[in-house]
Amino acid sequence: MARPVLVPILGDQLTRTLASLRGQAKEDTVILMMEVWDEATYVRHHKQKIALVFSAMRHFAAELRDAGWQVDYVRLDEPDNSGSFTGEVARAIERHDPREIRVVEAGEFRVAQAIGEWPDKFACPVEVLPDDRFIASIAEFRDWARDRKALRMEHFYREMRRKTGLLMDDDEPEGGKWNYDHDNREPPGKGLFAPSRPLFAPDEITCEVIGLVQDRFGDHFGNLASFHWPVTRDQAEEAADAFFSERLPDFGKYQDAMVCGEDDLFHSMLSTSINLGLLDPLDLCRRAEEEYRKGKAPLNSVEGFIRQIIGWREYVRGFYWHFMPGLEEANELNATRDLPEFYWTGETDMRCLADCVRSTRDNAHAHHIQRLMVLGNFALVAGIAPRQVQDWFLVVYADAYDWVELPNVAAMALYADGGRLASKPYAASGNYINKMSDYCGQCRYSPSRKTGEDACPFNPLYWHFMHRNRDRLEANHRIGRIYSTWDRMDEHKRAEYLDSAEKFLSSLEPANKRWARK
Ligand code: FAD
Ligand code: DLZ
Ligand code: SF4
Repeated sequence: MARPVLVPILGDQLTRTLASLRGQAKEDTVILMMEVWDEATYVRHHKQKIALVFSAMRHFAAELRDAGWQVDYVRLDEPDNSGSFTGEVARAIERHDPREIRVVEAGEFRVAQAIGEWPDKFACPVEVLPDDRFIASIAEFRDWARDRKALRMEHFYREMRRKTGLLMDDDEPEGGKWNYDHDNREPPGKGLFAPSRPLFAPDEITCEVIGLVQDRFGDHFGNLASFHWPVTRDQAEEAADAFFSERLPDFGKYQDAMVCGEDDLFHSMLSTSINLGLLDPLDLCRRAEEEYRKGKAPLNSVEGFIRQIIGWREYVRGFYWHFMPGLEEANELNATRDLPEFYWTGETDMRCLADCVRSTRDNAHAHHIQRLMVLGNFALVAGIAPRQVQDWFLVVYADAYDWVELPNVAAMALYADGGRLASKPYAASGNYINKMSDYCGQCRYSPSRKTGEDACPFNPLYWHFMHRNRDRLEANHRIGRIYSTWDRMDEHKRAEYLDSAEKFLSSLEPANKRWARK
């Protein structure tokens, strides 16, 4: 064949309609897919995440070949594998002598930097295309953000509703309100459980990958035996069908609920498939809207689901590119404490944290409110160094990619950006967790005790957090009143809070660094 076009497809670009394939003739194109050591180890990902990405890549390559594409697939254990995207593209250029490279922009800053160097490194033209699987382009977010003092998700979300026409009634939001979050905070109630979702037993390809991961990455965090993620588009569609028919109706109501041992509740569990490119986010939103229009799901659930995707997901992606690379280093609250070891082992008497770490280890997943109000909240009020928390979140979740993990952790959970994303820190005492979960009943600590050895540690830590960050937070009109409460408190009581918090903090064992980065 004449000199072909080389189309590298990265591990989170597993979409048949990817911009770099559109308009390409199959006989004129070589698709390059690369399993590389650098990607699997820049942080020591959960074993399930590596297995998921490799298995989904191998299945996608087979699907492309079946559809008539030429796919050059480099396996991790190939002897000459250079270990990096750039090294593998260089080797592929030698093999195929392409006339051009066409690649969709990388999701992560780190990889985008490397791709940015390709035109200087390689003697053929490189075209980098926008990733139009997102509803808003990076440029569109920048335009929206320019000249705005506060970048609130809610305002961006309304733009996305107008742009997509989702849940719109001419120019007005369906039902008269843009946001039904107030209806989405129901506590779990005794014995709440959700219908079970489809679990996908590993097929031959996945079993082979699991063997490879066990062999090469066996010392990484996490349980591999419980792997059951969708690894193909068909499986992901099956998971989405089950969510729409069985769990979407109650998704809204119980969005913030937590039940010990009930890991998924009414959440969709679709983030891994969406982030890999197996499911189209806009298509999912249209399907959710259809359920509402057919009267099968209430507005608060459907609006809530759509907001997570065209609101939060799009917003954090724009936010990431707007504030990178600085976001990685942000530490507005000057938090410097080491991550506690129990984030890896789950060995703590705090039942909420132990259960969230267990789910994280076993499933490579925890749902949003566990990530934000238990794991994130603890790191916030205990003052854990943002870089260590960011690394942890990037390692442990199967859906974690820097572009989505970093804004959620640094800006939403830790307020390390000083409030560009959130109007106030999501700090909470044990009261919130007690209200929204069944964790506290059997905990060794008591959420109603404020200080002392048996008090829920979140209680004194909350006040310790407020006290030590007073200079930075007091001017915020959304939290100013908290300081009036603090000032009205008896001096002795205040000292007890600070003393209990200090004692608890000094009992924390710092994490052994073996898990996060090499
Ligand atoms: P559902 O509750 O069913 O929500 C539906 C979809 O909405 C999700 O699949 C996801 O695509 C999207 N979504 C919901 N919330 C967010 C959000 N805050 N940001 C972006 N998308 C959102 N999500 C990731 O995909 N990767 C991460 O690494 C990640 N890290 C997080 C870290 C912290 C500290 C917090 C607070 C949130 C994080 N999230 C992350 C967002 C959210 O927790 C997960 O998307 C969600 O738990 C995935 O489970 P699900 O598919 O069942 O979600
Ligand atoms: C997460 C991941 C892992 C573990 N391994 C690979 C890989 O070997 N090859 C690949 O193409 N992608 C991998 N990925 C996903 C990439 O990290 C992801 O595509 C980048 O974050 C894109 O910026
Ligand atoms: Fe968590 Fe406190 Fe409740 Fe225990 S009492 S489960 S530590 S919130």
